[in-house]
Amino acid sequence: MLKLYFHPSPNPIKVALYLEETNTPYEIVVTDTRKGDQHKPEFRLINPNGKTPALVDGDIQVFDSTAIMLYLGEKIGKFMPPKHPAAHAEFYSWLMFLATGIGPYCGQLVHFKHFAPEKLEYALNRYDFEAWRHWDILEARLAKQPYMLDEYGILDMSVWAWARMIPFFFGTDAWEKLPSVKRLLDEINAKPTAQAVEAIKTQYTFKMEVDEDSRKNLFPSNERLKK
Ligand SMILES: N[C@@H](CCC(=O)N[C@@H](CS)C(=O)NCC(=O)O)C(=O)O
Repeated sequence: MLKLYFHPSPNPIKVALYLEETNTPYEIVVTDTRKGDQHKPEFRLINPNGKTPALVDGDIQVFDSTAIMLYLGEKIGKFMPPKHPAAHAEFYSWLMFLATGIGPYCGQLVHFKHFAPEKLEYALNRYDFEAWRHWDILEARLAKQPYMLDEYGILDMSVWAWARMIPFFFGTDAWEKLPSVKRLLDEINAKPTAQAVEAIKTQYTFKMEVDEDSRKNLFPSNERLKK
């Protein structure tokens, strides 16, 4: 059975949704990043980058959520675009927009807004601006069409995983500016598959608090600032 190295955060969650949507049996391997599981030598053999998610499929190992989605999409053959170059050009463009834009900019915004020891106006302004710029682009796309491509697929699952966090990024009034993103989020939230993914965090034990030890595990760069 597939093993999904999982923490209930956006990148692992999109992979879990794909597995649920395709009815693929999988086993959750709790990888609690607040407890430092991502730094364990046995996990680094699977993901040298020390982040969740990672996937083990028999003797095959894949790390990085986008690589895993592509691996599963090609293997299982569902929720992928039609097999012709124009459809793939569109698919890859938006896949990379999500992987290299939405993910990193929202991640840094969360860091500087909620976790950095100092509120740095420069960093907050830059990441809030860039995160909004990316979401505005998604909003424009989803205002024109129900899904990121012609049919519901991998890209929408990735949008869902990040859109769940929008109130944490920008506050709840952000939805006024992102009604089409909200429409897609609500549609996917209503699916039993998405609800099964949300339930994972209640079926396994994950550390909830971000204490000194969690900060050490999540932000090892802070250690260099200590004299
Ligand atoms: N590009 C990677 C990013 C993975 C990533 O940042 N994962 C977060 C959870 S969403 C994580 O494991 N954070 C713990 C840490 O940075 O130590 C992917 O898409 O899988």
